[in-house]
Amino acid sequence: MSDRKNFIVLSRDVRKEIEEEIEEGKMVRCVSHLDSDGLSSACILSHALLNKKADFHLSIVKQLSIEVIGALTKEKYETYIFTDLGSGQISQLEERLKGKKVFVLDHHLPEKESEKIRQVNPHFFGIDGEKEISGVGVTYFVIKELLPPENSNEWLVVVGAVGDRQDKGERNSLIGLNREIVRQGEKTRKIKEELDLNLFGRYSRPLHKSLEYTFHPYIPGVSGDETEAVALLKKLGIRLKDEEGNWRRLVDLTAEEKKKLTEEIIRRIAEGETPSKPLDIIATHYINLVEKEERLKDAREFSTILNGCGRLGKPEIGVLLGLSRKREVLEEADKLMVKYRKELAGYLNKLKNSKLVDSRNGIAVIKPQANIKDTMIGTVSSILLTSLKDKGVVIGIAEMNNETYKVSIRAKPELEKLELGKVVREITKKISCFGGGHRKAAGAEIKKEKIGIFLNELMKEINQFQHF
Ligand SMILES: [Mn+2]
Repeated sequence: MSDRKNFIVLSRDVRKEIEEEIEEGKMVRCVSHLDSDGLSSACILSHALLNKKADFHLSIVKQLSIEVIGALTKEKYETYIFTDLGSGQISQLEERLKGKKVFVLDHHLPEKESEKIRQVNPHFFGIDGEKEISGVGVTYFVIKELLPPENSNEWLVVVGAVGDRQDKGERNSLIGLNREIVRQGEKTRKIKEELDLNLFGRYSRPLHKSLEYTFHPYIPGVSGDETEAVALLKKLGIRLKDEEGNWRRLVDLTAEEKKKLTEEIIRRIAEGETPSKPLDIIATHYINLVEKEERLKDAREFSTILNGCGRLGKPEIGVLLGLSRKREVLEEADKLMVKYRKELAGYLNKLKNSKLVDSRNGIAVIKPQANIKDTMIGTVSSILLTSLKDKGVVIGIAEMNNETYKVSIRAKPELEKLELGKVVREITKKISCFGGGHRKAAGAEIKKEKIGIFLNELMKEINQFQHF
């Protein structure tokens, strides 16, 4: 059997086991990750459990840390489903949830296979969990038969996959199993692909705001800077408002205006000190054809909204947004979105102060003195990496509490052989801390007194692969 087939067969078997738990009337304890992939996973799992009238209890967590696992062991549940996390903590789960029925639906680099835990992870099937399927995709393959057929949630799979930056195909498109799911959504006329400038909020934001809010790719002088965004449009002779005084959006531009804007952005990226490739500005967009709210139509924008909800401490708003369309929730989500983008822009401006970023060889270290929230340090590290030409790795350090630092590590794809997730997991294990992740993105929680050893060990490993 092919790897894909084996993966599907395992997913189906695991689904049957979950169904048995539901039929026995077990209360299902669900735990998912805080980012847009994790929130999307939580949405479709909740949708399936609601559809099957199962009782469940859902928590959204930053990481499956020792403390979180500790808290779970004190609960009286018998059935656990972890989505978009868990594969890095299999030994811990085996040991501390002994005797319980545990399902792990994840795409992070797995620690090991397990006899006691039902783990569905593409990496065991030679499927690239970093590019071809994300946490919500794995969840989808497992529980899709439990969803109401008229609402099979392909859309949320696309949202989670672009949220995890799995759009690594030509023109930033989805590939592998993700693409299969897109095709499925196209067949049922729920999803449409479209090629356009890769600006945030094409359908929903005033154009100058779209420019200001775009960080992927990083547009030198414009990303995070409203005044400069307005100046750029004025210079190009593109009006900000239409005849009726409404803000114009990217989708309102004439072909001529769009061409001018595209050329200018390409020129800026090409001349700027950032590693973005000029053509990164053109991307494949995934549009939800059944959605009426404009700001929820585009998968990238929806994903940013989910991220904003999670990172600003309101993951429940994100989950509700994926499940229903309540007016109050949408307004709350909008407010969070504005706050999220403002915070991001604020942090990035702050990091222009070189005292807060330590530069060594090809590595940039964001010092804890930059005072970045622990929930934002990962996103900030990712964006900083895309804005630095001469750096292969960014290590962001943020204070979690009096004893602990949250550390986020991001590496460029050019450092092919570097497996950050594995490296971080091994170092943290040695120093009795917690950490793991993907090949090019990893995270750790490090006791303050151990940060020196951790950084030394980490840099030693990274330097073997650096050629920056
Ligand atoms: Mn994920």
